[in-house]
Amino acid sequence: MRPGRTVTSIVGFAAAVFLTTARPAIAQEKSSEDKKGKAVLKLKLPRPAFKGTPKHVPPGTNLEKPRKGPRPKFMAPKGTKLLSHGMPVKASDDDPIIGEIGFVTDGDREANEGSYVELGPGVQWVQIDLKKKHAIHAVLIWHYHASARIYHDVVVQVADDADFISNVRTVYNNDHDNSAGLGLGEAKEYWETYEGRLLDAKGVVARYVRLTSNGSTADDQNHYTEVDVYGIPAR
Ligand SMILES: [Ca+2]
Ligand SMILES: [Ca+2]
Repeated sequence: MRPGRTVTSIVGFAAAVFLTTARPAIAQEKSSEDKKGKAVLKLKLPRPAFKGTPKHVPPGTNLEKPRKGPRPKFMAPKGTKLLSHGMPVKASDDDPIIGEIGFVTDGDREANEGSYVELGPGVQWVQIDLKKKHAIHAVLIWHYHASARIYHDVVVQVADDADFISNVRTVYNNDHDNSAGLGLGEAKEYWETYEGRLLDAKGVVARYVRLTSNGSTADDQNHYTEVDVYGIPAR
C-alpha cells in the first residue's frame, strides 16, 4: 500500500505545482484583453523626479483623495495608439517664457530643465492638431513633474475646428468655480506626478484637443512637459 500512496501523492503534488504556477499566467492573459475587444493601453512614462505625494492640502484647492497603490490599468479598444507624437501645437501664448510650444508633443516626458514649455500667467491653453478626426480614447497630461504642485482650472476640450467654435465637447474640467470661464467642472484637482494625469476620453471623435490651465500652487505661469493623445482614426 505504501509505495502506491507515495506515487499518488507525488503525482498529486506535481499537479498542484502545475496548477498553481499555470493559473496566474492564464488569469493575466484574460485580464489584459476582455470580451469587448479592449486591451490594456501601454503608456510611455518618464522617470520619477520625486517620491510620494504630499499629504497636506494647500489652501484654496479642491483636491481629490490620494490614490493608494499603482494606477489601475487602462483598457482601450484594440488598435488604440499614440496619435499626438510630433503633431502641430498651437498656444494662447505664442511667445513662451521658457522653451518652445513644440515641446508638448516632442516625446520628451522627463522632468528635466529644458523639457517643459512655460506659458504666461493666468488662463492659457495649448492645442494639438491630430490632422484628421480620430476616436480619442485617452489623454495623458504632464504639466510639470519636477516637484509636487497642483495646476488650477485644468480643462480638456475637443473640437472639429482649430478655433473651437464647432462641436466643442469637454472631456475633463476641474474648474469648480468657473474662474477660467469655460463652465463649472465637477472633477477634482490633483498633484502632478511622473505618471501624468490619465483621462478617459471615451472614444470622442474630434481633430483638435485643447488643454487649458490657470497657474499652479507654485506660481501663476502654465507649464507643459508632454501631452499624449491616444486613439484610432475615425471611419
Ligand atoms: Ca515634451
Ligand atoms: Ca477655478
